[in-house]
Amino acid sequence: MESKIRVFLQKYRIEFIIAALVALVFTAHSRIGIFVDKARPVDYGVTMAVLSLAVFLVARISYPKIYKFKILLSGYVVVAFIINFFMISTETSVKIFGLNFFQKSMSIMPSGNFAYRFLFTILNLNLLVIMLVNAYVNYNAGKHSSWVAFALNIIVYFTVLIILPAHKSSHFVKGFLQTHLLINLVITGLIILLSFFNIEEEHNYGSIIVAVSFIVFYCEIYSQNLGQVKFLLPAMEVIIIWGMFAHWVNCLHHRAHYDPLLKIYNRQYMDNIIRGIADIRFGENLSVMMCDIDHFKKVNDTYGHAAGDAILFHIAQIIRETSLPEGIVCRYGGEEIIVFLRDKIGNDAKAKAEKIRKAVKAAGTKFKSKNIKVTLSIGVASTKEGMQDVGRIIKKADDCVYKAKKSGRDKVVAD
Ligand code: GH3
Ligand code: MG
Ligand code: MG
Repeated sequence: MESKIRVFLQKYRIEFIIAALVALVFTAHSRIGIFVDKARPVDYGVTMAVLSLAVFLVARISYPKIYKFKILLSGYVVVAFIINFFMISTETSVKIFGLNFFQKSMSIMPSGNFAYRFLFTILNLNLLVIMLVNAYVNYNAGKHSSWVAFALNIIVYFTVLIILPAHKSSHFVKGFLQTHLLINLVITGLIILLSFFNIEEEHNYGSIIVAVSFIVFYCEIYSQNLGQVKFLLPAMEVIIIWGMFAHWVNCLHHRAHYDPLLKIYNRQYMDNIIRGIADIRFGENLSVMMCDIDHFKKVNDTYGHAAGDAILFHIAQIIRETSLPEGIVCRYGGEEIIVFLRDKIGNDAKAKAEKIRKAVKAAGTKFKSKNIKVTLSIGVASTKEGMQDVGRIIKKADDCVYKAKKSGRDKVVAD
Protein backbone atom coordinates (compact mmCIF):
# COMPACT_ATOMS: atom_id res chain seq x y z
CA MET A 1 0.00 0.00 0.00
CA GLU A 2 2.74 2.38 1.02
CA SER A 3 4.74 1.66 -2.12
CA LYS A 4 1.62 2.19 -4.20
CA ILE A 5 1.22 5.63 -2.72
CA ARG A 6 4.88 6.36 -3.39
CA VAL A 7 4.56 5.26 -7.03
CA PHE A 8 1.45 7.38 -7.37
CA LEU A 9 3.11 10.46 -5.91
CA GLN A 10 6.09 9.99 -8.21
CA LYS A 11 3.83 9.97 -11.23
CA TYR A 12 1.34 12.53 -10.05
CA ARG A 13 3.07 15.88 -10.28
CA ILE A 14 2.01 17.12 -6.93
CA GLU A 15 4.44 20.07 -7.03
CA PHE A 16 2.14 22.10 -9.27
CA ILE A 17 -0.79 21.66 -6.94
CA ILE A 18 1.35 22.55 -3.94
CA ALA A 19 2.52 25.71 -5.73
CA ALA A 20 -1.10 26.68 -6.44
CA LEU A 21 -2.14 26.05 -2.84
CA VAL A 22 0.80 28.06 -1.50
CA ALA A 23 -0.20 30.95 -3.78
CA LEU A 24 -3.80 30.70 -2.54
CA VAL A 25 -2.92 30.56 1.17
CA PHE A 26 -0.49 33.45 0.74
CA THR A 27 -3.11 35.50 -1.07
CA ALA A 28 -5.76 34.81 1.54
CA HIS A 29 -3.55 35.60 4.53
CA SER A 30 -1.52 38.55 3.34
CA ARG A 31 -2.26 42.06 2.26
CA ILE A 32 -0.88 41.38 -1.19
CA GLY A 33 -4.30 42.01 -2.72
CA ILE A 34 -4.42 45.57 -1.43
CA PHE A 35 -0.85 46.09 -2.59
CA VAL A 36 -1.54 44.82 -6.10
CA ASP A 37 -4.76 46.78 -6.35
CA LYS A 38 -2.77 49.96 -5.72
CA ALA A 39 -0.16 49.13 -8.35
CA ARG A 40 -0.15 51.32 -11.41
CA PRO A 41 -2.45 49.83 -14.04
CA VAL A 42 0.28 50.31 -16.62
CA ASP A 43 2.79 48.25 -14.62
CA TYR A 44 0.26 45.54 -14.04
CA GLY A 45 -0.80 45.55 -17.67
CA VAL A 46 2.78 45.23 -18.90
CA THR A 47 3.48 42.33 -16.50
CA MET A 48 0.39 40.49 -17.65
CA ALA A 49 1.09 41.18 -21.32
CA VAL A 50 4.61 39.77 -21.02
CA LEU A 51 3.44 36.68 -19.15
CA SER A 52 0.56 36.08 -21.56
CA LEU A 53 2.88 36.42 -24.52
CA ALA A 54 5.13 33.84 -22.88
CA VAL A 55 2.20 31.44 -22.40
CA PHE A 56 1.22 31.90 -26.02
CA LEU A 57 4.76 31.44 -27.35
CA VAL A 58 5.52 28.35 -25.28
CA ALA A 59 2.27 26.77 -26.49
CA ARG A 60 2.96 27.75 -30.10
CA ILE A 61 6.63 26.76 -30.23
CA SER A 62 6.22 23.46 -28.41
CA TYR A 63 3.44 22.22 -30.67
CA PRO A 64 5.43 21.38 -33.84
CA LYS A 65 8.07 19.82 -31.62
CA ILE A 66 6.01 17.54 -29.41
CA TYR A 67 2.51 17.60 -30.99
CA LYS A 68 0.79 18.09 -27.66
CA PHE A 69 -2.65 19.39 -28.49
CA LYS A 70 -3.51 19.81 -24.82
CA ILE A 71 -0.63 22.22 -24.29
CA LEU A 72 -1.53 24.26 -27.34
CA LEU A 73 -5.18 24.41 -26.35
CA SER A 74 -4.42 25.42 -22.77
CA GLY A 75 -2.13 28.21 -23.96
CA TYR A 76 -4.77 29.59 -26.30
CA VAL A 77 -7.69 29.49 -23.87
CA VAL A 78 -5.66 31.12 -21.10
CA VAL A 79 -4.64 33.96 -23.40
CA ALA A 80 -8.27 34.38 -24.54
CA PHE A 81 -9.27 34.52 -20.89
CA ILE A 82 -6.68 37.21 -20.12
CA ILE A 83 -7.92 39.28 -23.04
CA ASN A 84 -11.48 38.98 -21.75
CA PHE A 85 -10.36 39.88 -18.25
CA PHE A 86 -8.64 43.05 -19.40
CA MET A 87 -11.62 44.04 -21.49
CA ILE A 88 -13.85 44.10 -18.43
CA SER A 89 -11.38 45.33 -15.84
CA THR A 90 -9.80 48.19 -17.72
CA GLU A 91 -10.38 51.65 -16.32
CA THR A 92 -10.80 53.37 -19.63
CA SER A 93 -13.81 52.62 -21.73
CA VAL A 94 -13.29 51.35 -25.23
CA LYS A 95 -15.60 52.57 -27.94
CA ILE A 96 -16.57 49.96 -30.47
CA PHE A 97 -19.24 50.85 -33.01
CA GLY A 98 -20.02 53.88 -30.90
CA LEU A 99 -20.85 51.74 -27.88
CA ASN A 100 -19.06 52.16 -24.61
CA PHE A 101 -19.32 48.64 -23.35
CA PHE A 102 -15.84 47.64 -22.25
CA GLN A 103 -15.54 49.63 -19.11
CA LYS A 104 -15.04 48.87 -15.51
CA SER A 105 -18.51 49.97 -14.54
CA MET A 106 -19.89 47.23 -16.73
CA SER A 107 -18.36 44.53 -14.58
CA ILE A 108 -19.17 46.00 -11.20
CA MET A 109 -22.82 45.37 -11.27
CA PRO A 110 -25.23 45.24 -8.40
CA SER A 111 -25.83 41.60 -9.22
CA GLY A 112 -22.63 40.55 -7.51
CA ASN A 113 -19.86 40.54 -10.07
CA PHE A 114 -21.63 38.50 -12.68
CA ALA A 115 -19.12 39.43 -15.36
CA TYR A 116 -16.13 38.17 -13.34
CA ARG A 117 -17.82 35.08 -11.98
CA PHE A 118 -19.03 34.11 -15.41
CA LEU A 119 -15.58 34.66 -16.91
CA PHE A 120 -13.87 32.41 -14.36
CA THR A 121 -16.53 29.76 -14.78
CA ILE A 122 -15.92 29.74 -18.53
CA LEU A 123 -12.20 29.32 -17.94
CA ASN A 124 -12.86 26.45 -15.55
CA LEU A 125 -15.10 24.85 -18.17
CA ASN A 126 -12.28 25.20 -20.70
CA LEU A 127 -9.97 23.36 -18.31
CA LEU A 128 -12.46 20.52 -18.09
CA VAL A 129 -12.56 20.36 -21.89
CA ILE A 130 -8.75 20.14 -21.95
CA MET A 131 -8.98 17.15 -19.60
CA LEU A 132 -11.52 15.48 -21.87
CA VAL A 133 -10.09 16.08 -25.35
CA ASN A 134 -8.12 13.40 -27.07
CA ALA A 135 -4.38 13.79 -26.56
CA TYR A 136 -3.60 12.49 -30.03
CA VAL A 137 -5.19 14.59 -32.75
CA ASN A 138 -4.18 15.32 -36.28
CA TYR A 139 -1.59 18.14 -36.40
CA ASN A 140 -3.65 20.63 -38.39
CA ALA A 141 -6.90 19.73 -36.69
CA GLY A 142 -5.21 20.51 -33.37
CA LYS A 143 -3.96 23.86 -34.65
CA HIS A 144 -7.32 24.89 -36.06
CA SER A 145 -9.39 23.80 -33.08
CA SER A 146 -7.13 25.77 -30.76
CA TRP A 147 -7.76 28.93 -32.78
CA VAL A 148 -11.49 28.17 -32.83
CA ALA A 149 -11.46 27.72 -29.05
CA PHE A 150 -9.59 31.00 -28.70
CA ALA A 151 -12.10 32.92 -30.81
CA LEU A 152 -15.12 31.20 -29.26
CA ASN A 153 -13.98 32.10 -25.76
CA ILE A 154 -13.95 35.79 -26.61
CA ILE A 155 -17.04 35.82 -28.82
CA VAL A 156 -19.26 33.74 -26.56
CA TYR A 157 -18.27 35.66 -23.47
CA PHE A 158 -19.00 39.09 -24.87
CA THR A 159 -22.10 37.93 -26.65
CA VAL A 160 -23.50 36.81 -23.32
CA LEU A 161 -22.50 40.08 -21.66
CA ILE A 162 -23.98 42.19 -24.41
CA ILE A 163 -27.24 40.37 -24.97
CA LEU A 164 -28.05 40.16 -21.28
CA PRO A 165 -29.91 43.40 -20.71
CA ALA A 166 -30.23 45.01 -17.30
CA HIS A 167 -28.10 42.17 -15.96
CA LYS A 168 -29.66 42.15 -12.55
CA SER A 169 -33.07 40.95 -13.61
CA SER A 170 -32.13 38.44 -16.27
CA HIS A 171 -33.16 34.87 -15.52
CA PHE A 172 -29.84 33.58 -16.77
CA VAL A 173 -27.89 35.89 -14.49
CA LYS A 174 -30.09 35.08 -11.52
CA GLY A 175 -29.88 31.36 -12.12
CA PHE A 176 -26.15 31.54 -12.62
CA LEU A 177 -25.53 33.55 -9.49
CA GLN A 178 -27.55 31.09 -7.45
CA THR A 179 -25.65 28.06 -8.72
CA HIS A 180 -22.18 29.35 -9.63
CA LEU A 181 -20.56 27.81 -6.58
CA LEU A 182 -22.04 24.41 -7.25
CA ILE A 183 -21.18 24.61 -10.96
CA ASN A 184 -17.54 25.37 -10.23
CA LEU A 185 -17.36 22.79 -7.49
CA VAL A 186 -18.57 20.14 -9.92
CA ILE A 187 -16.19 21.28 -12.68
CA THR A 188 -13.13 21.34 -10.42
CA GLY A 189 -14.20 18.03 -8.86
CA LEU A 190 -14.42 16.41 -12.28
CA ILE A 191 -11.03 17.81 -13.25
CA ILE A 192 -9.47 16.30 -10.12
CA LEU A 193 -11.15 12.98 -10.80
CA LEU A 194 -10.05 12.89 -14.44
CA SER A 195 -6.48 13.75 -13.47
CA PHE A 196 -6.16 10.35 -11.79
CA PHE A 197 -6.54 8.56 -15.11
CA ASN A 198 -4.03 8.14 -17.91
CA ILE A 199 -1.29 9.52 -15.70
CA GLU A 200 1.54 7.81 -17.51
CA GLU A 201 0.66 8.45 -21.10
CA GLU A 202 0.00 12.13 -20.45
CA HIS A 203 3.10 12.55 -18.26
CA ASN A 204 0.37 13.81 -16.03
CA TYR A 205 -0.48 17.11 -17.62
CA GLY A 206 -3.72 16.71 -15.65
CA SER A 207 -2.13 17.73 -12.35
CA ILE A 208 -1.11 21.06 -13.92
CA ILE A 209 -4.70 21.64 -14.97
CA VAL A 210 -5.87 20.75 -11.45
CA ALA A 211 -3.48 23.38 -10.03
CA VAL A 212 -4.87 26.00 -12.42
CA SER A 213 -8.43 24.99 -11.64
CA PHE A 214 -7.83 25.55 -7.91
CA ILE A 215 -6.74 29.10 -8.63
CA VAL A 216 -9.67 29.68 -10.97
CA PHE A 217 -12.04 28.33 -8.33
CA TYR A 218 -10.66 30.67 -5.69
CA CYS A 219 -10.84 33.66 -8.02
CA GLU A 220 -14.41 32.77 -8.89
CA ILE A 221 -15.50 32.71 -5.25
CA TYR A 222 -13.59 35.85 -4.24
CA SER A 223 -14.04 37.72 -7.47
CA GLN A 224 -15.25 40.84 -5.64
CA ASN A 225 -11.76 41.06 -4.18
CA LEU A 226 -10.15 42.27 -7.38
CA GLY A 227 -6.74 42.90 -5.82
CA GLN A 228 -6.38 39.24 -4.84
CA VAL A 229 -7.60 38.11 -8.24
CA LYS A 230 -5.10 40.42 -9.88
CA PHE A 231 -2.28 38.89 -7.85
CA LEU A 232 -3.35 35.32 -8.61
CA LEU A 233 -3.56 35.72 -12.39
CA PRO A 234 0.20 36.15 -12.94
CA ALA A 235 0.77 33.34 -10.43
CA MET A 236 -1.52 31.17 -12.53
CA GLU A 237 0.36 32.06 -15.69
CA VAL A 238 3.70 31.24 -14.10
CA ILE A 239 2.37 27.81 -13.08
CA ILE A 240 1.13 27.19 -16.60
CA ILE A 241 4.42 28.20 -18.20
CA TRP A 242 6.32 26.02 -15.74
CA GLY A 243 3.92 23.13 -16.39
CA MET A 244 4.23 23.46 -20.15
CA PHE A 245 8.00 23.45 -19.96
CA ALA A 246 8.11 20.49 -17.61
CA HIS A 247 5.77 18.62 -19.93
CA TRP A 248 7.80 19.55 -22.96
CA VAL A 249 11.06 18.27 -21.44
CA ASN A 250 9.32 15.10 -20.32
CA CYS A 251 7.95 14.45 -23.80
CA LEU A 252 11.34 14.92 -25.44
CA HIS A 253 12.88 12.57 -22.91
CA HIS A 254 10.22 9.97 -23.60
CA ARG A 255 10.36 10.45 -27.35
CA ALA A 256 13.80 8.82 -27.37
CA HIS A 257 12.20 5.75 -25.87
CA TYR A 258 9.14 5.57 -28.08
CA ASP A 259 8.48 3.45 -31.10
CA PRO A 260 7.50 5.94 -33.79
CA LEU A 261 5.03 3.60 -35.52
CA LEU A 262 3.35 1.96 -32.55
CA LYS A 263 3.56 4.90 -30.11
CA ILE A 264 4.52 2.58 -27.29
CA TYR A 265 7.93 2.11 -25.67
CA ASN A 266 10.63 0.67 -27.89
CA ARG A 267 13.01 -2.22 -27.44
CA GLN A 268 15.71 0.03 -26.03
CA TYR A 269 13.41 1.12 -23.26
CA MET A 270 12.51 -2.49 -22.56
CA ASP A 271 16.22 -3.17 -22.09
CA ASN A 272 16.39 -0.20 -19.71
CA ILE A 273 13.51 -1.65 -17.72
CA ILE A 274 15.23 -5.01 -17.52
CA ARG A 275 18.51 -3.42 -16.45
CA GLY A 276 16.65 -1.40 -13.83
CA ILE A 277 17.65 1.99 -15.23
CA ALA A 278 14.21 3.06 -16.46
CA ASP A 279 12.17 5.49 -14.40
CA ILE A 280 9.75 2.74 -13.39
CA ARG A 281 9.69 0.77 -10.16
CA PHE A 282 8.42 -2.76 -9.92
CA GLY A 283 7.84 -4.64 -6.69
CA GLU A 284 8.45 -8.30 -5.97
CA ASN A 285 5.30 -9.49 -7.71
CA LEU A 286 5.65 -9.12 -11.41
CA SER A 287 4.35 -10.72 -14.60
CA VAL A 288 5.24 -10.53 -18.23
CA MET A 289 2.78 -10.94 -21.10
CA MET A 290 4.13 -11.62 -24.55
CA CYS A 291 1.61 -10.83 -27.30
CA ASP A 292 2.02 -11.98 -30.89
CA ILE A 293 -0.49 -11.25 -33.64
CA ASP A 294 -1.77 -14.39 -35.37
CA HIS A 295 -1.05 -14.93 -39.07
CA PHE A 296 0.16 -11.38 -39.47
CA LYS A 297 2.18 -12.22 -42.55
CA LYS A 298 -1.05 -13.24 -44.23
CA VAL A 299 -2.66 -9.93 -43.25
CA ASN A 300 0.21 -8.07 -44.89
CA ASP A 301 -0.01 -10.23 -47.97
CA THR A 302 -3.79 -9.82 -48.26
CA TYR A 303 -4.26 -6.13 -47.46
CA GLY A 304 -0.82 -4.65 -48.01
CA HIS A 305 1.89 -3.38 -45.70
CA ALA A 306 0.17 -0.04 -45.04
CA ALA A 307 -2.89 -1.87 -43.74
CA GLY A 308 -0.58 -4.03 -41.64
CA ASP A 309 0.98 -0.90 -40.12
CA ALA A 310 -2.43 0.58 -39.30
CA ILE A 311 -3.54 -2.65 -37.63
CA LEU A 312 -0.32 -2.95 -35.70
CA PHE A 313 -0.72 0.60 -34.38
CA HIS A 314 -4.35 -0.03 -33.42
CA ILE A 315 -3.58 -3.32 -31.66
CA ALA A 316 -0.75 -1.65 -29.74
CA GLN A 317 -3.18 1.02 -28.52
CA ILE A 318 -5.71 -1.59 -27.42
CA ILE A 319 -3.03 -3.48 -25.52
CA ARG A 320 -1.75 -0.28 -23.92
CA GLU A 321 -5.21 0.91 -22.87
CA THR A 322 -6.30 -2.50 -21.60
CA SER A 323 -3.05 -2.95 -19.65
CA LEU A 324 -3.52 0.26 -17.69
CA PRO A 325 -2.90 1.05 -14.91
CA GLU A 326 -0.40 -1.69 -13.99
CA GLY A 327 0.98 -2.51 -17.42
CA ILE A 328 4.03 -1.03 -19.14
CA VAL A 329 3.89 -1.82 -22.85
CA CYS A 330 6.90 -2.11 -25.18
CA ARG A 331 7.47 -3.24 -28.73
CA TYR A 332 9.49 -6.42 -28.45
CA GLY A 333 10.04 -7.09 -32.12
CA GLY A 334 8.12 -6.85 -35.42
CA GLU A 335 4.56 -7.59 -34.37
CA GLU A 336 5.40 -8.80 -30.89
CA ILE A 337 4.47 -6.66 -27.94
CA ILE A 338 5.59 -7.24 -24.37
CA VAL A 339 3.73 -6.05 -21.29
CA PHE A 340 5.30 -5.77 -17.82
CA LEU A 341 2.59 -6.12 -15.21
CA ARG A 342 3.21 -4.58 -11.81
CA ASP A 343 1.68 -6.28 -8.72
CA LYS A 344 -0.22 -8.90 -10.70
CA ILE A 345 0.75 -12.56 -10.78
CA GLY A 346 -0.80 -15.96 -11.50
CA ASN A 347 -4.50 -15.92 -12.24
CA ASP A 348 -4.73 -12.13 -11.97
CA ALA A 349 -2.15 -11.75 -14.72
CA LYS A 350 -3.84 -14.41 -16.79
CA ALA A 351 -7.17 -12.61 -16.41
CA LYS A 352 -5.58 -9.40 -17.66
CA ALA A 353 -4.19 -11.26 -20.67
CA GLU A 354 -7.64 -12.69 -21.38
CA LYS A 355 -9.07 -9.19 -21.24
CA ILE A 356 -6.53 -8.04 -23.83
CA ARG A 357 -7.14 -11.06 -26.06
CA LYS A 358 -10.90 -10.47 -26.01
CA ALA A 359 -10.57 -6.73 -26.61
CA VAL A 360 -8.41 -7.35 -29.68
CA LYS A 361 -10.71 -10.06 -30.99
CA ALA A 362 -13.76 -7.81 -30.61
CA ALA A 363 -12.15 -4.80 -32.26
CA GLY A 364 -11.57 -4.37 -35.95
CA THR A 365 -9.28 -1.90 -37.68
CA LYS A 366 -10.84 0.29 -40.35
CA PHE A 367 -8.63 0.61 -43.38
CA LYS A 368 -9.87 2.02 -46.69
CA SER A 369 -13.49 1.13 -45.91
CA LYS A 370 -12.53 -2.39 -44.87
CA ASN A 371 -12.86 -3.61 -41.32
CA ILE A 372 -9.96 -5.96 -40.67
CA LYS A 373 -9.94 -8.27 -37.67
CA VAL A 374 -6.98 -10.06 -36.16
CA THR A 375 -6.42 -12.21 -33.08
CA LEU A 376 -3.64 -12.46 -30.53
CA SER A 377 -1.75 -15.30 -28.93
CA ILE A 378 -0.49 -14.37 -25.48
CA GLY A 379 2.04 -16.07 -23.21
CA VAL A 380 2.05 -15.16 -19.52
CA ALA A 381 4.68 -15.84 -16.87
CA SER A 382 4.93 -14.56 -13.30
CA THR A 383 7.51 -14.25 -10.56
CA LYS A 384 7.60 -13.27 -6.89
CA GLU A 385 11.23 -12.25 -7.07
CA GLY A 386 10.92 -8.98 -8.92
CA MET A 387 13.16 -7.70 -11.70
CA GLN A 388 16.08 -9.99 -10.90
CA ASP A 389 13.99 -12.86 -12.25
CA VAL A 390 12.71 -11.02 -15.31
CA GLY A 391 15.00 -12.70 -17.84
CA ARG A 392 13.63 -16.11 -16.88
CA ILE A 393 9.96 -15.09 -17.10
CA ILE A 394 10.42 -13.40 -20.48
CA LYS A 395 11.81 -16.66 -21.80
CA LYS A 396 8.93 -18.54 -20.20
CA ALA A 397 6.32 -16.18 -21.67
CA ASP A 398 7.94 -16.66 -25.06
CA ASP A 399 7.64 -20.44 -24.69
CA CYS A 400 3.98 -20.00 -23.75
CA VAL A 401 3.31 -18.00 -26.94
CA TYR A 402 4.79 -20.88 -28.88
CA LYS A 403 2.42 -23.28 -27.10
CA ALA A 404 -0.54 -21.00 -27.82
CA LYS A 405 0.36 -20.95 -31.51
CA LYS A 406 0.70 -24.71 -31.62
CA SER A 407 -2.63 -25.31 -29.94
CA GLY A 408 -4.67 -23.22 -32.38
CA ARG A 409 -3.85 -19.49 -31.75
CA ASP A 410 -6.22 -16.81 -30.33
CA LYS A 411 -5.32 -18.12 -26.86
CA VAL A 412 -3.74 -17.22 -23.56
CA VAL A 413 -1.26 -19.72 -22.18
CA ALA A 414 0.19 -19.19 -18.71
CA ASP A 415 3.16 -20.98 -17.16
P1 GH3 B 1 1.89 -16.50 -36.33
O1 GH3 B 1 2.49 -15.48 -35.45
O2 GH3 B 1 0.43 -16.67 -36.09
O3 GH3 B 1 2.62 -17.80 -36.26
O4 GH3 B 1 2.01 -16.00 -37.83
P2 GH3 B 1 2.67 -14.69 -38.34
O5 GH3 B 1 2.35 -14.54 -39.76
O6 GH3 B 1 2.27 -13.54 -37.49
O7 GH3 B 1 4.17 -15.05 -38.18
P3 GH3 B 1 5.36 -14.22 -37.63
O8 GH3 B 1 5.05 -13.76 -36.26
O9 GH3 B 1 6.59 -15.04 -37.81
O10 GH3 B 1 5.44 -13.02 -38.66
C1 GH3 B 1 5.50 -11.71 -38.33
C2 GH3 B 1 5.17 -10.86 -39.53
O11 GH3 B 1 4.83 -9.55 -39.09
C3 GH3 B 1 6.30 -10.69 -40.47
C4 GH3 B 1 6.17 -9.31 -41.00
O12 GH3 B 1 5.67 -9.32 -42.31
C5 GH3 B 1 5.12 -8.67 -40.13
N1 GH3 B 1 5.61 -7.44 -39.55
C6 GH3 B 1 6.55 -7.28 -38.60
N2 GH3 B 1 6.73 -5.97 -38.33
C7 GH3 B 1 5.88 -5.29 -39.11
C8 GH3 B 1 5.58 -3.91 -39.29
O13 GH3 B 1 6.15 -3.02 -38.66
N3 GH3 B 1 4.61 -3.57 -40.17
C9 GH3 B 1 3.94 -4.52 -40.89
N4 GH3 B 1 2.99 -4.13 -41.73
N5 GH3 B 1 4.21 -5.84 -40.75
C10 GH3 B 1 5.15 -6.22 -39.88
MG1 MG C 1 5.92 -12.91 -34.49
MG1 MG D 1 2.68 -13.42 -35.43
